[in-house]
This record gives sequence, structure tokens and C-alpha cells, in this order.
Amino acid sequence: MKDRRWWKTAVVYQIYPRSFQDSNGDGIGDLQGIVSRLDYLKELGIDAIWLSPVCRSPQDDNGYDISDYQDIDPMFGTLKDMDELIAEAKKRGIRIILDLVLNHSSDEHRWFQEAKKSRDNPYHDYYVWRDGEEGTPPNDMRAAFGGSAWQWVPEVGQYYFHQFSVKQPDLNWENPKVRREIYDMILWWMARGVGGFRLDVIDQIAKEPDKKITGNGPRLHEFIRELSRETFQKGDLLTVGEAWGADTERAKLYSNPDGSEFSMVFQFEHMVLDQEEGKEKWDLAPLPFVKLKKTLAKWQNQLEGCGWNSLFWENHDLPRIVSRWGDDGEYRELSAKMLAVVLHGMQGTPFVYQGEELGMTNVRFPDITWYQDIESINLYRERTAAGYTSEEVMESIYAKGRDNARTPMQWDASENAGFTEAKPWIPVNPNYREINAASQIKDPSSVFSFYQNLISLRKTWPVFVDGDFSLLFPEDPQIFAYTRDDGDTRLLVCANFTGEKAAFHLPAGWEGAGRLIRNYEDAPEEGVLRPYEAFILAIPSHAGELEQNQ
Ligand code: TEU
Ligand code: CA
Repeated sequence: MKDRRWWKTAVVYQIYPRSFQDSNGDGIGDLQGIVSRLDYLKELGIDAIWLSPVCRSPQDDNGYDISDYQDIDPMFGTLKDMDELIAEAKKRGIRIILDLVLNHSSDEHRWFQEAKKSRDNPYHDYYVWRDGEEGTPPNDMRAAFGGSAWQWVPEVGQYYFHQFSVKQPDLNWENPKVRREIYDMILWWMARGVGGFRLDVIDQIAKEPDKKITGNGPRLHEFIRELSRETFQKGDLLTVGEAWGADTERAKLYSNPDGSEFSMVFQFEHMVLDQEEGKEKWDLAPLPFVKLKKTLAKWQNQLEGCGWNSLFWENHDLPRIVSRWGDDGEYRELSAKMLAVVLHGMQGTPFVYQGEELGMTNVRFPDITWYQDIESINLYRERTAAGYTSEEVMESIYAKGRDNARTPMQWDASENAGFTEAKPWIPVNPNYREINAASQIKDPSSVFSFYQNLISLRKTWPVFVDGDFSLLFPEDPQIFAYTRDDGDTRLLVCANFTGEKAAFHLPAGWEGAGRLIRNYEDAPEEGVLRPYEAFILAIPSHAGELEQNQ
């Protein structure tokens, strides 16, 4: 019997709410804006929406700093709007996946406001405190967004620990009361009808700062199993754990088919290859293409039958894939489609990040003052102070800054791309007149239509879900090719990952196979793949099932 949990056949669409659709003319996207665009998402064919955080928040890290887990930030709407979104999505067969930020809260959360009053406050132990002298933190650990990971609070004469910004104090998972509060909150959201949860930096909850342990702490899986047992296992949910530090062995725990942890893991091994070894993402290096293939293949092969992966190129923390590993100039559409073929042909649950389905690109604002992301702003300050030139830092931000993915969704060619009638909180990418949803929806050769076709293929052909994976031509410096086989049907996925022609011959046995999708309209050229050419062939078990349209 094939395991047919709904999330295995699903395609998830990620919405970054502040940049998706403004409904009330304040320049910021909101829940009613999303409701108004549900038909578009239905048209695309997706099954679930992962909503980046919309809970009450001072927005120091755009909502990843939550001050009330059981209320909606007024910027986005109300709980009533959320109920409406859940209900309207449900009518269209779409489930809402909430983003749970459980590693840390906002420093403006009631718990932290109490915690910092005194050492014997009942909430003090909800956070991670250490004694020390003002000016001499407990150790030299650094926060992800720059500076020390320790912040002095004179009222209690202690430091608190924060892995991210100073306004994101880490929650103390060692404290069973914290865990209980979290479970009750999750059960409350489940009762409201959400379809699942994305777990922000879940691999970092079991920290042991005295030993400088942040990710993969000793109690990590114990905590996650308890969390899952007390909450998720009481529903039929899609749960996805964000885990930068997962290897395949750990991923098998996270996504154990017995359901003891999450449905799937969201890991980044394939997304951190284009940086200097041992350095930060800002230290740019060319993509080692062969390594990319082998990394993806390793994940495909090792999770087969014993785990489940998410498939993604983009999210709200990553640059636009067509600018990053495709070509956002001459071959923008072809390369966007090629990247989609490579990703959607694999095993796992595909995630499409808003605008990816249009081939949206990175942005190059004139200077740092245009940027909104705390990570980029802090980086600029730290690196220029350390002697980098402004131009050097801006090159890093142009390539990898998170605001690349956060410019407003490009709906149409009207002012501000149809995102808002006001001044948007961050400027629209100036290319919105050429790249927008309105011009693509009706065009059968658009990137949007291509994503739509890929999504519908996944629904039609079970081999996309179940088939095992074999990488072909692993050392080829241009071609990404693999097969999928579920014992019934075989697929061949082929892509030229470069802007130059690549010598290519179909592997034996595939000559008569039918074509499911391709990104060039004219007939194939003998012996080569053209720039960014990509296609999927199928050999169904029952001859004649597929039109032979080669
Ligand atoms: O991201 C985790 C995370 O590690 C990233 O912030 C990472 O440090 C950075 O993007 C890459 O340089 C999650 C959220 O996705 C992110 O938006 C939040 O800022 C972060 O957690 C803190 O909650
Ligand atoms: Ca708004």
C-alpha cells in the first residue's frame, strides 16, 4: 500500500503577507488582500498556503518576533479575518499552514516583560538567563543578525540569550511550563481549523549556550516528539520543520513515517553551496554545479522510503532563483522553467514562493538606505566598520540579501504593480511592467502556465510522488538529468543548467517515450540541448496511455 497522506501529493505556496496584497491602502499586504487573491492560487493549482507570521509583533524581524501568539497583528487584520481566510481557502480546497516561531518570542511578549522584572518572577525562567558582569558577557557567542548573543538587563543583573536580534529573546525549552504554554497555543490554532504548521528554526530550540550549542542540541528530538505527541498527532496536519543544520540521518528522524515528529523537513544543504567554504553566505562563490546535483541526489536516495523532504529553491530568506542560478536577462523565462522542471520532477513536497511562478527576479536598489531587512542593515554596518567597501557589501546584498524576495508581488502593469494604492513599505521591483501575473495568466507559454502544468502533472502521475530517483551523468558539467520509477511508470527529467548548448543524447530505451512537458516550443535539435532546455519524458506501464507527441 502506498502511503497517501495528503501532504505527499500537495504543492505548497508560501506567502510573505506584508508583500503579497494590500487591501486597505496602507502600503502593507494583509489577510484580506490574501483572501482577494485566493482564486489566483486556485488557478495555479496549489493545495496549501504557508503564511509567514501574521501574529502580533513589533516587526523587528518582520513578524518573526511574536509578542502574542494568539492574536493577529493589526497591520495584517484581525482573528476574524484569519477565520475568513481559513474558510475561504477551504472552499477552494486550500489549507492554511501557519508559521510557528517557537525558538524565541519578541522582547515585547508579556512573558518577557514579566521575565525581566526580577529573578523570582514566575516568567523569569521562560527565557535563558546567565549571571555575569555588565560589559563581560558569559561567552563570545554571536547572534545571527550581528553582535553578541547576550544582552544585559540591569533590573535583574543578568544576561539573556538571543540567537537572532536583541528583540528576539530565546525561549527556555528546558522549562516544562514553557512547553505546555506552547502546546496549548498550538491546540487553540488547530481548533480554529489550520491545516498545519511550519516550525521556524526548530533545530535551534534545544540550545545549551554554556557549551556553545545552538543547533541540534542533545534534547532536540525529545522536545520535538513531545511537541508532536501533545499537538500535531491529534490532527491530520502538514508539519514542516525548518532545519538548517539537518543532515540526512537527522532528517529521517524529523520526517519519520511513523509520524513521531513532523511530516517533512525543510533543509538547506543544496542552497548554501555558492559561498566560500567555511564562510558566510555573503562571501560569494560560483555554484559548484556537480556538487549541487550530488547533494540533491543524496537527499533523494537517502530519504527514499524512510523520510520526506520539501523541495524548494526560494523562500523569504533566499534570493530569487532565476537571478541566482538561472539567467534573469535574455533567458529569464527559459531558465525559470528549467529550474522548475528540475525541482518539481523530484520526490518530496514542492514549495513555490510567491512570485517564483512568474519568474520574479532579484532587485538592485541604489544604496543601503532603501533596504528594510534587519539582517542586511546590520551586515552593512558591521562589514563597512570592519573595512569592507560599501560596493563590496552591496554586491553581497544584491546577490543574497533577503529583501530580494520581499519586494511586492507583481500583479499587473499598473502603478505599484497592483500591490497597493499607497506607497509600498518596500519599493516594487522596477521590472514589474514586463514581469507580472496579469500578462502571464492568459499566456499558455508563460512561466505561470508552466508552473500550473507542472503542478497538474504531479496530480496526474503518481510516479512524481512515489517513484525512486536515479541521477544520470553525475559528472556532466552542464546537464542535470535523472529518472524516476515507481515500478509502473518511468520518468526521465533532463535539463541543461547553462546558457550554452550542451552535447546530449537520450539514454537508451527512451527514444519512443512521450513528452509530458518542455520549455522550448520548437522541435528538439539533434545531439544537443539548447540553452536552459528542459523536458520530462514518460514511459507509462500501459502503452497508448500517453499521446506520442514527440
Ligand atoms: O530563519 C532562520 C535563519 O537561520 C535565517 O534567518 C538565516 O539566518 C538567514 O536568513 C540566512 O542568512 C528563520 C526565518 O525564516 C527568518 O526569516 C527569521 O529571521 C529567523 O528564522 C528568525 O526567526
Ligand atoms: Ca494593508
